[in-house]
Amino acid sequence: MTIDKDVIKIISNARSVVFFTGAGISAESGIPTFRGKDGIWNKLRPEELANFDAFMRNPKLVWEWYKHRMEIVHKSEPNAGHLAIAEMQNMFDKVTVVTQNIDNLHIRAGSKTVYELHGNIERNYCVKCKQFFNKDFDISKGAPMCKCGGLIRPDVVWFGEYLPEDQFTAGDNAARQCDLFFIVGTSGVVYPAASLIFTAKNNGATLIEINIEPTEVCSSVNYSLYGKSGSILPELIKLIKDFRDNKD
Ligand code: BV8
Ligand code: ZN
Repeated sequence: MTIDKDVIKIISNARSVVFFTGAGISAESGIPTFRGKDGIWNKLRPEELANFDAFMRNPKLVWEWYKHRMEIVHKSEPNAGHLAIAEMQNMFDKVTVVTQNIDNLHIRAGSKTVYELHGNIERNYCVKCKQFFNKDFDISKGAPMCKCGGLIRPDVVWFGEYLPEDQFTAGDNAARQCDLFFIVGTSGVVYPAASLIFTAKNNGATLIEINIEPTEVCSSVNYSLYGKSGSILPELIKLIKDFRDNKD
């Protein structure tokens, strides 16, 4: 794909950059997206699984779903897109990752400033005493229980639940202060996460979308780069370096 020289110039001159990412950036690591043709929601209805009432009604079923996804995540590696974002930390004054993903791949790729708006599948906590657990539970005998008698749940944000305030506030601040906001591999339909796109726009940032197809937000962005994030992001690194080396 050819990327417009104006786009490269804007990116190369940026100072503070935010990468707002969704399930699409992990697709090339073998982790299924939510709403694509092979998306996980197509097989399962979120109402049945990704919400607290469903969990309390049938904790074992919800745990089986997360356990299955944890196995996929544990077998996955960060892909070229995650690694390129980590490498770009050394190419700008400030790089912040604000992700909707729960797969831990940005952190495993070496990104230092990562805000996880929807939690992390590697963490769990007790619904009663809120104690955190980082272990891999055996659920063959049912959902894990805490010593206090409470049910242990995955530390992910379900529908109808508030996002972790510290993560969302930090992501919001980054969106307000950046001059370049990348939207990578997200359909942009889940709120309040997707509201950060408009926060960045209203604060004067340039919005660049990287996706394999047009999305709900493409009419709001300044540029859309269509293709796989695992190809486009490494390509951007090359083009930025060329631009900066040949700048008069
Ligand atoms: C909230 C759980 C306040 C973890 C997820 C009624 C009551 C309450 C709230 C609502 C309501 N009605 C609507 C809402 C708001 C609701 C919402 O936004 N619903 C949507 C669906 C309409 N939001 C909430 O409920 C949030 N909480 O509002 O609380 C509140 C509280 C009480 C009462 C009132 C209000 C909580 C939202 C979080 C839900 N949890 N996941 C888990 O199991 O994973 S959402 C789920 O969607 C994931 O977190 C995911 O990250 C997120 C967004 O999806 P995407 O990442 O964008 O993935 P998707 O598959 O959609 O798109 C992938 C994209 O990648 C595609 O565009 C594809 O083209 C592209 N792609 C694919 N391959 C590639 C690629 N791009 C580049 N390269 C590739 N190779
Ligand atoms: Zn407990």
